[in-house]
Amino acid sequence: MNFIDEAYLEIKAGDGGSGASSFRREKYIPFGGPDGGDGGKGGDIYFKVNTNSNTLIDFQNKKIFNAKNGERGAGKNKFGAAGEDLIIEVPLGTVIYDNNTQEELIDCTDKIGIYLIAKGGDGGLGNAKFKSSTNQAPRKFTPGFEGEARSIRLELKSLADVGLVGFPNAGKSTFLNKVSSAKPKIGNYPFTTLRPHLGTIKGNESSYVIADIPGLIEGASDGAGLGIKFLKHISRTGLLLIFADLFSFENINPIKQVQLLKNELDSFKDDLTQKISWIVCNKIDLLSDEDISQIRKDLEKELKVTHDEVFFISAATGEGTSELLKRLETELLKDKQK
Ligand SMILES: Nc1nc2c(ncn2[C@@H]2O[C@H](COP(=O)(O)OP(=O)(O)OP(=O)(O)O)[C@@H](O)[C@H]2O)c(=O)[nH]1
Ligand SMILES: [Mg+2]
Repeated sequence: MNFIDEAYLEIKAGDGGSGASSFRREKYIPFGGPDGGDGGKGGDIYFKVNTNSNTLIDFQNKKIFNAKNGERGAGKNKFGAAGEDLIIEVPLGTVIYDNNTQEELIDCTDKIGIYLIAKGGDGGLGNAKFKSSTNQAPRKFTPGFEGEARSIRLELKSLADVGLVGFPNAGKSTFLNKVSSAKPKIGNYPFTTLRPHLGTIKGNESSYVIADIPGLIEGASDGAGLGIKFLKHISRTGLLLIFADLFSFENINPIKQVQLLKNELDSFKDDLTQKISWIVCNKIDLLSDEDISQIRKDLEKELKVTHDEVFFISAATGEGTSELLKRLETELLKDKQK
């Protein structure tokens, strides 16, 4: 699997070059003054967003990054060259933490973002800088300063407006396939989806992004199934669609499914239950209209949700999906206007 959403790196900016200690030596000038130049500055380290990447896999093998050191100063007042900066590319939505303090340094949410993370050391001073009225021939120079070193943790949290959660097989990927150009795999077995997939929806006035993540099962927060680690990819969304499977293989009724899913969401560190969440009952093509209205009634009563927080759709045939998409767009636009 090529999807990696966490990585640990050791980075070190370049050290400054040392200053030089040198004296002018030219014909006819027996006692030339000090002419040692300063050392060059060490290279900085930047993180830059690469919108074409959506995985941290590149950091699995390469974990140590050093920017170039500055060069030493030299005689004839020659300054050392600065060390080249190092630019490390990361996917949009990567959060950069200091792995020693766990402090969040940067949240890379800007498509054209470039962020300085470790500063190169300044170059040292050559002896020319130490000449004074009382010391015409100083030998003194200073070494360069060390570049900043940091242990870094990277965490990729996808940028999406809407997140899909549900038991495996509920039809989340079928839905995303139907309504967007994303093509996550669909399978009639659990855990078809093994990584998040993002799909862009072009609404009437705006476009927005839906994230499909691997299915959750009871006990996911204790590691059952694929666990809940993928929930970080919906932690930035404004709205969750909780998928309930009306034709569940395990015969878990939709109300129970939603309750179980909410429990799992509850145990995630970011407060996902605070988000607006709507219930999407999928696979209505397999049920009669009478069954559907009965389920709706029970669900609204048991879960204490209003009529407009529950949708009945068929991801396979598309029935009910345009109404849902319309409501999503309106809700997201409302959110943006706040
Ligand atoms: N009849 C019917 N079948 C559906 C519908 N939606 C999905 N399915 C079927 O249900 C199965 C699971 O669909 P997926 O979209 O892979 O389900 P998922 O929720 O993404 O599953 P995971 O990736 O395992 O979490 C597939 O066999 C789909 O064809 C629907 O509306 N009606
Ligand atoms: Mg899926």
